[in-house]
Amino acid sequence: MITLALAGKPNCGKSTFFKAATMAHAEIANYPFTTINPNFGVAYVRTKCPCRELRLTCKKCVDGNRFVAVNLIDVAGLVPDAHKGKGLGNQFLDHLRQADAILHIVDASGGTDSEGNPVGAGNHDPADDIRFLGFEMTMWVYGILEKHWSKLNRQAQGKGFSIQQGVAETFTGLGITAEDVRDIEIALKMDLVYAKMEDLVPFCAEIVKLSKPMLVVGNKFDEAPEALRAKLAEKKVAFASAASELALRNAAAANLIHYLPGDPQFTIGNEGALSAAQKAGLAKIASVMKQNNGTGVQQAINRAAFELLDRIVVYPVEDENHYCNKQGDVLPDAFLMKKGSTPHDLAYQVHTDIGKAFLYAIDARTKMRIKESHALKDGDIIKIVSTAK
Ligand SMILES: Nc1nc2c(ncn2[C@@H]2O[C@H](COP(=O)(O)OP(=O)(O)OP(=O)(O)O)[C@@H](O)[C@H]2O)c(=O)[nH]1
Ligand SMILES: [Mg+2]
Repeated sequence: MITLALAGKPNCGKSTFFKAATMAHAEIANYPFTTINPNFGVAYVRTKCPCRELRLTCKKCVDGNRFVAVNLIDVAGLVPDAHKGKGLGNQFLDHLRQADAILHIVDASGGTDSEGNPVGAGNHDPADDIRFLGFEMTMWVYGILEKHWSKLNRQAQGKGFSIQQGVAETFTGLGITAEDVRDIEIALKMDLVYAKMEDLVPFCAEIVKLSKPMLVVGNKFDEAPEALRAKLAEKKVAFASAASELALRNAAAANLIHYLPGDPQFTIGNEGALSAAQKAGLAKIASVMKQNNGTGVQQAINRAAFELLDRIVVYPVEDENHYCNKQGDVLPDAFLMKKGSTPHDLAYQVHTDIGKAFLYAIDARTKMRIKESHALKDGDIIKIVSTAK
């Protein structure tokens, strides 16, 4: 399962986003450092379920929409110069180690300063908050490398030691390979064997870019002045109103509205059941959604999975004629797989034993056998044939 992390300065709405996306408990308050220990939950990527196109009755989707689980982590706020001990320091960055991608939340309303103190909407430029996180993460990676550098350097003087391998092993948790290290050396025209400590900062910046792809999310869109929206839009920021999403999910859970995460709009079930305040609140949310084609929370999660992490959704089945498993459940599973994955990779994802005993695969739509090396496509429904019992 992929893991996304919410990171950014304090008080920008990370926990609100987390709560809206997972419906799990998280403390929310209008002051910095409300969250200290990270919150862990499950959010969902939304995609079209193939059942509609195939005219199947599927119990796994909602109105033809499939929600595929991803892990979501909400971490403590980080301030500029955290690596020098500012704010709560950068000890919390360790929680980002397990993330495959990062949603960098910024306060698009400009209502909080760079340390998260409330200053009133429009009084801080959120564009200034975009760059610092990458730098703090770079300095965090640099700190890790620095700890190991003299040993790595000593080992590099000996025969048969690959410094690229040594550096990759230092960053095992970040999923960096020796080839990645070599590629970065080439791109930066540097040789790690002769590198000085200061050469390592740009090197670490590349490690961060490679291992932690990032999407900037301009939260509090609902309170963002037009000028700030325009400035952030130029920087390709994805807008969101986590507070609106949270309100909608709560209203949907109470059966007051019909709303699926990611819908561009919601519908009110029974106007009579709503108080005047609820009606006014929903009207404000409806107008925010109109300007952003939805609240932006689901859209940000989808972009992280499909754009940053290049995932596709693949449906393994046991019966290719009825698109179901042995129990007759239609399209029982949906896997988020890396683009370029093969049927054999899918077999391994279903079960290691099935991967080991893989024989061939069938595309359930065409009923044709597909090659082991064939790249799967988004929405593929695949039967794996193996010798596994
Ligand atoms: N207007 C508006 N306010 C929001 C939105 N999201 C969060 N807030 C408010 O922003 C404040 C901070 O929200 P949190 O979710 O606690 O922020 P955080 O980033 O987790 O803060 P720390 O844990 O302290 O780093 C709260 O008062 C929220 O109600 C939003 O989309 N719109
Ligand atoms: Mg928080």
